[in-house]
Amino acid sequence: MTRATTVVFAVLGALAMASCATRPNAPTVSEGSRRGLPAERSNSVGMHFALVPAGEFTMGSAGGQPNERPEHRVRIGKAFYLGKYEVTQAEFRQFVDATRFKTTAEQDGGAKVWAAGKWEVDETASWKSVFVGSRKPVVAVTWNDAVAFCEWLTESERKSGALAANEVYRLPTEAQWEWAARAGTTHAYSGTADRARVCEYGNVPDRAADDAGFGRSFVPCNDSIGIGTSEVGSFSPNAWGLHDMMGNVLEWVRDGYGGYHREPQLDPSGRDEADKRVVRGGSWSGKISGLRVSHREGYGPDLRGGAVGFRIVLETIE
Ligand SMILES: [Ca+2]
Repeated sequence: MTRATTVVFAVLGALAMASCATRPNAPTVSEGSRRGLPAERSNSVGMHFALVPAGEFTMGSAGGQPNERPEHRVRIGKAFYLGKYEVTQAEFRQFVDATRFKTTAEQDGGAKVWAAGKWEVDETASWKSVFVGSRKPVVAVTWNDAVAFCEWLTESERKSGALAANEVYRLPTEAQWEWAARAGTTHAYSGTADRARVCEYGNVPDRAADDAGFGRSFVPCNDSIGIGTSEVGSFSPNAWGLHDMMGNVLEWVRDGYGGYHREPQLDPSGRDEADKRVVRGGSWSGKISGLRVSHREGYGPDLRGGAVGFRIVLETIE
């Protein structure tokens, strides 16, 4: 290769990099990571999971709250399965029936419920009493309760042979959650870029909530659910077949709450030790800004309330 040819290739290479740099936020999906894996799985308690591919995306939002910045590139190194729905009361009940598990709310002072126009602690409230319905998401559970559910399910399915020794149920990492909520797009909301259409994709604080006396309608549409949760899967899924990633209930994720870093990261899992755990996805309550895919909040791991639940991941470990 002559010196002149080398220079030409160097220039072409620089041009190619410059053209990639014109869309620095574009997600890239590693389609090959899905090959050979079933698109869906189900399990012993009747849960359904969708396969989420590996890939790379820009996490956070330059225009969002301070805790959503700085934006940074994140690579999800391998495909995983994520619950298509939030964990339901019927599913959680199987855990409780098998183990006689008592949630934090049952052991220690109840949970926060929406009553008479505001959130307040009801000392008798628990997952058994708040927005009851077998197909509704379990609420009034703490991060610790959610982790206990994952540990029981993993152990019980390994024992029965339903789960391989290198497979585990746990809460998704915050990065897995945001990657799955975005589903290969750069939309502000899971399922749509248009705030006037969020009611097609989830139970949000909308006109129906306003009509029911919630008193703070922040979303310019009507999802027909007023105060409280809806049955899981009542709204359209996002592009990867995941329902209710926006609205219905806030979802606990695995990570300790902390700040973001600018450097690109591979499979970040946040801090293990932290005073707070991250919740994602907004809920039927709250504000429209909380429905965005990049929105994040840190709650004490013992917080329990009528707008907080979880979904789980099924993944392989080394
Ligand atoms: Ca609603």
